[in-house]
Amino acid sequence: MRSTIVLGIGATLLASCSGNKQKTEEKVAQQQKPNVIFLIADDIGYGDLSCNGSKTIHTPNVERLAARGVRFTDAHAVAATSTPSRYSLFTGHYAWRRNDTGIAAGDAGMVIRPEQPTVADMFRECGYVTGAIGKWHLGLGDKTGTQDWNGFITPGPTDIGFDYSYLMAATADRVPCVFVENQRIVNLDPNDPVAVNYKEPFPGEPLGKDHPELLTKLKPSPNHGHDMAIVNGISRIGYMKGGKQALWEDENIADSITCKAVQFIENHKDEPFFLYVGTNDAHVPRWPHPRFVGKSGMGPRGDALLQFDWTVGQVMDALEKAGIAENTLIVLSSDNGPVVDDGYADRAVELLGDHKPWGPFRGGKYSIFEAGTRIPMIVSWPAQVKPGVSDALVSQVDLYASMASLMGKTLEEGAGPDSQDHLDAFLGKDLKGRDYVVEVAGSLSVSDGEWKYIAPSNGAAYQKLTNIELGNSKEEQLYNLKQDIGEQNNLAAEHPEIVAKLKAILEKEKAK
Ligand code: NG6
Ligand code: CA
Repeated sequence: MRSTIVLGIGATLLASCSGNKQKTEEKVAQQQKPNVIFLIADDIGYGDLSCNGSKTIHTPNVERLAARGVRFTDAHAVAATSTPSRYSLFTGHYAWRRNDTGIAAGDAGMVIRPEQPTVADMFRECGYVTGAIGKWHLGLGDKTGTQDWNGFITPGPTDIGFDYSYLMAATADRVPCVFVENQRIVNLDPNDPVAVNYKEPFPGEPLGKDHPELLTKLKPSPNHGHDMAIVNGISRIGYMKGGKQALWEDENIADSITCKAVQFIENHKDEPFFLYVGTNDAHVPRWPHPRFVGKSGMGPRGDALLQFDWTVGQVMDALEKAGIAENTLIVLSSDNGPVVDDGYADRAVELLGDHKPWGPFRGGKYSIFEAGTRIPMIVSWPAQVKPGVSDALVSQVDLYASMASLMGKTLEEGAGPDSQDHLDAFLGKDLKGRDYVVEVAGSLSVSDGEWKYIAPSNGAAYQKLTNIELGNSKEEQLYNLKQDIGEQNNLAAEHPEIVAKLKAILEKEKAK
């Protein structure tokens, strides 16, 4: 009973994907194909949203989305930082299987190789128009430091399934501070070319560390290192020169991303589309638009959360206006857990008050404890999904295979090797989800929803800069998440049999 509708849709879509059915059948399928939007926040924690119980921040648009969708309490990103997390989301391949999926520099080559199949490729094969807008952080071009920033940057998103792209190459705290549309820098004056270097500064270009008087917007926090190129009164990681006309203004980043997302929706309202929107909020440097400044009472970090909420509202409104809200499936989530001071003196720590970005969980961004990877998730699809709350164990790595299943497609050999079809869980029909999730942040962990094992490692237990417990330990760790959600009591010594069981799962996964 529970999956009748879904299977029905899958079968219809299969007809359209296979491409050799009769016209009438195709037309019916065409009408039923849902649009799909992945709306991925940056560094927004479970406790940063009022739909997840926070009383210290009010995010009404996310609440509106949650009220019409399934809100997950046990949803996971694969990693506790952006690059590996997004890598796994798009490829269905565990980032920890490769040693080059760590936080990408602003001049990193594309981490997903053109020959790798992605969820965007899959949608494209099904006749969808595909777009990627906003935070990317998966590298562009072939090799680190070799991009032609002033020409067509290749390979790029079009090689991994995206017809359209409008991206920040990395993060707002990394150069180059420009938007790249369809693999070309937006507003570039050919007489003022962009140069990027992560090894050495450009002679004559002032650096944040030497010129604090030029830092009119934000100053870096001591020892974090965001004190190199100065762009718009904020110093960044890496060196950059030129491109004056193309530089973004930090207060307009959310507007630019949102506007492009709304435009994409308007342009493609009459054909099925897949849209990835990565917001810059609430990553550092946090410098929201003046209309949000002072509105949260928590300084720029809280204001950036309100700005994120606004983006969510704009996307929902655009769908309504286009008349396609009913048949659009939105996955709202975050790339990793929250961080308070991540490199700029924005008073996030001082103004936090009683707000708990990490919710009931231990750790935060960068951490193998739950707050690193247990992220907010809402799946809404008014035409098909009954609103509710689900405690199913779900992971972003499964979105690829699950979306393929929605399309009635089986992944081809080698595609999304770690991605499992949990469409029923994402649609709120199966309340169990995965048997276990595997995650990485320094150490590897495996959890079956009740028990979580963290493998021993030599990583630091604590990160002083961000005041985050990273969770690494030379000892084995075992927590009972049902009784001890805050991961306070290591029960490894008491339950060697559970340690052995989870360890065996991890070893099996590693051997794949
Ligand atoms: C870290 C940066 C941090 C942030 C992070 C990436 C330092 C000390 N810290 O290396 O500010 O940019 O990388 O964040 O350099 S992520 O969410 O995109 O993964
Ligand atoms: Ca992030």
